[in-house]
Amino acid sequence: MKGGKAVYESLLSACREDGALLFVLLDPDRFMGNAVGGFVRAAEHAGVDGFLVGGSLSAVTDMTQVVAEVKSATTRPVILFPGGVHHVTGAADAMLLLSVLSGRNPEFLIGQHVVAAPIIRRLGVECISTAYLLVESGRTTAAEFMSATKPLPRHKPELAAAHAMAAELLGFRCVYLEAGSGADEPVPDSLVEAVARKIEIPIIVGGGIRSPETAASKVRAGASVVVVGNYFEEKGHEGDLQAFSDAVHGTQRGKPRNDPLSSHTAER
Ligand code: 1GP
Repeated sequence: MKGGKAVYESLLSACREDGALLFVLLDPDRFMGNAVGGFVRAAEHAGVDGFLVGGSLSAVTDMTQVVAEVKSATTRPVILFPGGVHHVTGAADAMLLLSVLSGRNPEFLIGQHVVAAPIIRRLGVECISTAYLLVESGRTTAAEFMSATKPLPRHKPELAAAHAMAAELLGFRCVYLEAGSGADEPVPDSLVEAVARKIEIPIIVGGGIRSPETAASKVRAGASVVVVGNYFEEKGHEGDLQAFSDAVHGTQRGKPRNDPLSSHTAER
């Protein structure tokens, strides 16, 4: 169903109760020209639930072709993860319509979206409105630099929780807690927990996740979707797909006590 909620609904039902999903991020700048089809097939075989395609810096000129190439190798949803309006394509099963809600740069809060909206409508691609919250993770990441925004401090989970609550109240359909691709440190479990305690919409966690144990700890903290990109781009890591998949699918998603009335329950 084009333009509807098919992908979002299927993801919701796949991670209902206490489950979680594993997505692999494919950055076209890195995988183009390589054997992406073989990797995607191996990932699906290992149980990966979906693929994000894109990135904040991606200089690819024909996203339609890139997405088509990924789609031809999998039956799992292929979801656009755009770095800007130039990445919008109708070839994807859905797209994350990202608003950098952690920042105060109007261009990435609403500017790009206004330019993209008529194109998205014309293409009829399903949009999953996503509050994109960048979290401080060590060295400056591409997402931070390209969005010209300050990330949320990693040791202030109550601040991240307040942003996530605002996102839910504004009608966003999920929250993406992003350390940034290749981040030194992933989003801390305590911050994921603080956010999960305050909202009902799904939480996606990505950036700097390099082991099945870390992926599982994000699920225990409350992530509905874990995203891994860089790790699988490194030589020899494809063989770990199954271990990541088992870790994410075999871990019970934590549901910290929801306490929407208190804004001071998160640790400092
Ligand atoms: C980046 O969250 C994704 O947007 C994945 O990050 O590449 O560090 O796994 P990595």
